[in-house]
Amino acid sequence: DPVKLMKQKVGKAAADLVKSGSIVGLGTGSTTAFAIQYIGERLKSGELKDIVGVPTSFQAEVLAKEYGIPLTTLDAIDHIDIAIDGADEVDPQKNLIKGGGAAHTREKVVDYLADQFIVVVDGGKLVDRLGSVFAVPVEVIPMAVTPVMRAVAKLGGKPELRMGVKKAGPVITDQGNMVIDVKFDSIDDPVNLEKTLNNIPGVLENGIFVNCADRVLIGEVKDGQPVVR
Ligand code: DER
Repeated sequence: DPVKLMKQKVGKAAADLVKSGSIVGLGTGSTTAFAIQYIGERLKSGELKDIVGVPTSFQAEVLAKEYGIPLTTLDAIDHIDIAIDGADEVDPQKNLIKGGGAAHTREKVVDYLADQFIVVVDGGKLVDRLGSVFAVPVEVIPMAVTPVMRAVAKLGGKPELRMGVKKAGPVITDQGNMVIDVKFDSIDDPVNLEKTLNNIPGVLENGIFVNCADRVLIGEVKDGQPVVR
């Protein structure tokens, strides 16, 4: 499966950037999952030593335990050397839409803290303008879902409550909240929209990540072979 090969290759490229002794922000999603796997393999081979991870979700926590990456918390560290995480959209200024996995609240804390934030995506995530394809995920406390939906509609967004697939009813985040996906025609000023969304009472965090990513590793398939640029 060329897509899986591409994700594995870009995940491995990110894992290869991790230096021994680092504190690593462990992102969420299917692409970052390969980075976590390869960090674990580098630890097992002895090539990498003394790594501790800060997970951005229960998914990252489970994967870190599966691949033998010791975990820590933000109370126990004073910095994060490198964070590796996925994205749903990347624009030419390296601004992102994240939250496809409903994990953007903890991701934003960890990714912003990191000295170096590496984004791992397949080529299909690149857009000229944020919002062209993906809706903006917004984590909302359950009691405020209806007024927040009204407020984002007034901003020109089309809100939709995110429903579970293998869970009846709305998706519940790792913090116990709900997620509204807000589709905008296209986002001209992501810096401003990010602030406006987070200022709506009841909103915990939105999936717009501006001025945060340091490097974007892009996995693509060229002549049937997975390549990273
Ligand atoms: O939820 C997130 O922000 C994830 O990083 C996600 O959006 C990317 O997941 P993928 O690598 O499975 O596409």
